[in-house]
Amino acid sequence: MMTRAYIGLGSNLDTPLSQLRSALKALAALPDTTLVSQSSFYASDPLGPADQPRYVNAVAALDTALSPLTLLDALQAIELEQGRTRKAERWGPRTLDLDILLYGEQQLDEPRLRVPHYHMHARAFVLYPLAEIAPQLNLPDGRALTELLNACPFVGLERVTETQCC
Ligand code: PH2
Ligand code: MG
Ligand code: MG
Repeated sequence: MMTRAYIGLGSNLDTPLSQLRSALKALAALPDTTLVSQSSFYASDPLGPADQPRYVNAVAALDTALSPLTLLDALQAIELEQGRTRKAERWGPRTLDLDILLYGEQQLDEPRLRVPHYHMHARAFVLYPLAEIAPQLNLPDGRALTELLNACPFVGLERVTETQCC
């Protein structure tokens, strides 16, 4: 059985746009998984420490037969493959961050994985790319994505094209 999952992609080190492109290829190559769609790329002001480069963010939709934790393992393997190192600093810079935003209608609260992704409800760099590929989406708690967008201004965010960006 396939489940529709939404993945948030982010990078602010080592040519972020290429990081996201490579990550999308890696997502498309996951076993028992189809890459269904991907949003545009968005340059975004860093949330967290301000002394770090701007991020490039995007969201991808997958149909996957992998369980949430198997998918998490696979995403972390891609992060490592692309040079991710875990630092103590919270919300510090990274070559690649792949977050499971939503996994079907499921709500998970496990030590390794909370779904829906915490704070996604209020992050413009998640909600706007998500709305591009899933405008009619409702969250597992019944809230409509449009409702969340209304409460989240398009601030610090810029849709970018291939040539404009880092
Ligand atoms: N990710 C973070 C911390 N801050 N800021 C932006 N703009 N985009 C991100 O993806 C991001 C962030 C930790 O995951
Ligand atoms: Mg993240
Ligand atoms: Mg993460």
